[in-house]
Amino acid sequence: MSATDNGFSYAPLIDSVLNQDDARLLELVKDALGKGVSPEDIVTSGLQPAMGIVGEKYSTGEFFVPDMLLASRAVSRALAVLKPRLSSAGVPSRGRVVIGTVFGDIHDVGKNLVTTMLEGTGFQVVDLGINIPVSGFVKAVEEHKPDILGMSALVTTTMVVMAEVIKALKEADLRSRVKVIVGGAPVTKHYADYIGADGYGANGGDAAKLCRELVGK
Ligand code: B12
Repeated sequence: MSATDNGFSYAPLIDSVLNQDDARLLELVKDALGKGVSPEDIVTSGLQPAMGIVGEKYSTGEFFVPDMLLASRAVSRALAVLKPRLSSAGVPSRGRVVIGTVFGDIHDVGKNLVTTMLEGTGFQVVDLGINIPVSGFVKAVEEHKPDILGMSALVTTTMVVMAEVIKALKEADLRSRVKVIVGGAPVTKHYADYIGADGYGANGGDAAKLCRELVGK
């Protein structure tokens, strides 16, 4: 498992997610911060890969739904500790992003990681939460006038909602006012192009890079 220049190994941190041990994970996150590991690295080299392994273990039948839930909860708690350290206080805002998980889908760990990374890059993020219907996204674009709308889907059957939102934005004459980006495990660049989104991001780091490109900053 990878180790940083100052000798920090991510293995115990990843193990604590797999063991669904919130207290140990928080201890290790604080330890990493104390050793000078950046919050971005903790997210991209620790928390993201750990949840990837959780996913694999669920697929192979080693983990069950409660395991996924508890591992997600541990990661969410760690993110709450990292968030204030990632947020670039004093840096002028790069723009506003509205983000949410689409209707029928309650997965939010990935969306939350993306939100954390975007905030850390200097974007102001309005997080709508999970299970957001088409009308909820359209209303939020009207209300918050974001530069970018981000949609997350983890269940294959809910991906279609992304296309419905883009269609509804066109019908409401809002499509030209907002860039649309999509992501989530089953989503691909090909699908993003197919539904007429402006971009696809495979992970939190990608999402931050993509948003910077889209707003030209
Ligand atoms: C944790 C988990 C859960 C937890 C969710 C907890 C939570 N608060 O989110 C719980 C237990 C609640 C759950 C429930 C269910 N789950 Co589930 N779950 C997972 C699991 C194991 C991991 C998801 C995760 O957190 N990944 C880690 C994060 C970091 O990765 P990520 O979400 O992909 O996000 C990254 C990128 O995709 C990207 N990204 C994500 N969103 C966005 C958005 C934008 C704009 C951008 C740019 C990028 C981006 O950046 C993120 C950070 O790197 C996946 C397996 C997997 N391999 O994905 C199954 C999985 C998604 N679940 C699945 C299923 C079937 C279910 C249930 C139906 C199970 C059931 N029988 O009840 C329910 C569905 C409920 C619903 N309607 O949504 C299936 C979906 C199958 C399919 N093809 O559709 C999967 C793939 C498991 C499997 N192999 O079968 N689940």
